[in-house]
Amino acid sequence: MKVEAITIREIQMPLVHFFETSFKRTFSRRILLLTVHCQGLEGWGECVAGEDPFYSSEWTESAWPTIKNYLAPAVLGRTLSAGRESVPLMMKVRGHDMAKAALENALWDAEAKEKQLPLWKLLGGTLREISCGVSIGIQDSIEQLLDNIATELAAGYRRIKIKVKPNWDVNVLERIRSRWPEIVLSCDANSAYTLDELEHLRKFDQFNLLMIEQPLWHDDIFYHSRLQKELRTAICLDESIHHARDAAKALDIGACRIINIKVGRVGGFTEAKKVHDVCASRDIPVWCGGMLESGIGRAHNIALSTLHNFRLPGDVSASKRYWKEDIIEPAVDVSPQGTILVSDAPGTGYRVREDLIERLTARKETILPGK
Ligand code: OSB
Ligand code: MG
Repeated sequence: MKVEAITIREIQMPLVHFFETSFKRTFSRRILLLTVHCQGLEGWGECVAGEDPFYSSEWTESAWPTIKNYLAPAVLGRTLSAGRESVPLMMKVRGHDMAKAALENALWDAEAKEKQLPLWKLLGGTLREISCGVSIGIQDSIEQLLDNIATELAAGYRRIKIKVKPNWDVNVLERIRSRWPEIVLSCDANSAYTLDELEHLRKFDQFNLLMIEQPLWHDDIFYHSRLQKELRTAICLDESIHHARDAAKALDIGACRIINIKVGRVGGFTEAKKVHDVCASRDIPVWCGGMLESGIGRAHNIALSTLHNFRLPGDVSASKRYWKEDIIEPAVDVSPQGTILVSDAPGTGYRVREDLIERLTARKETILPGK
């Protein structure tokens, strides 16, 4: 496939319900979408960077000029036989993994269409049904959170994850466990604690959690290994794992027992597969993280989640939890058993609703070779 042009655009989509983490409450998303135009074929990718540089240093505004000035020119005009061939071409740019992933994944999407293969098969997936959990943000009251959990359990989700931060943690977990002693429960701190709070973090051990996600600094691996030795609860790393070498290091020093893979955070499908394989070779389970994606990123997460070592329910859930109308058709739907069935159709198995995307577009630009 010859990469003839690349379109970048920003769409704006209000969430049906705000989403609050230890660092921010989000009401509406500004999502950067990317289209690769390859001789009549189109591949779509989503940049999962947030509206602000809070989860990571990347954000919607940093991704745009990085793609326009560096990443798109690195692949434009070239003939590639596979999406993965874009990785060495973009390697000169340091960091900007979410921007790179948007472009690489769009090329995988185009490759799957060109080869008339389902994207999940092209990625090496084997699971035909993926297991779904939900990530529930911090609410205005514990009662509201409990209501939300009841709704998601009734919908069939197989794991509940709540966001925690100081003063919204042990008190909340106590209330959840007294109502639901047996559910699969985990929590995500998004780096809200330090090692000075060890005695407080020990209290999490009483709740029989599947894991505690990223309790310490976003860029730390070493001190998580100190913490893991002190806790019975498994630590899962999210923010601090950017490539397979990070994953190997974290496992070598015992910094976690579970890893969350976000394809944007690790720079694209090629590196996500490597992180997956490193974990599989050490019998460490992984699960697919979410970044409040629109349908395009969501469909890519579904395809990735078919790799065999995605053994724990992911933060990959139904479109309707986020959007009144998703930009793909059909919308992502979750079965009453808490699973998503993977389609055998070529590409992602979801059609991109270009008419709706046009209506949601705040700005767009098409980049050509040599420009
Ligand atoms: O840490 O997993 C996270 C959303 C934005 C930024 C970071 C995280 C999250 C989520 C949302 O937990 C998961 C989802 O998409 O539902
Ligand atoms: Mg997380």
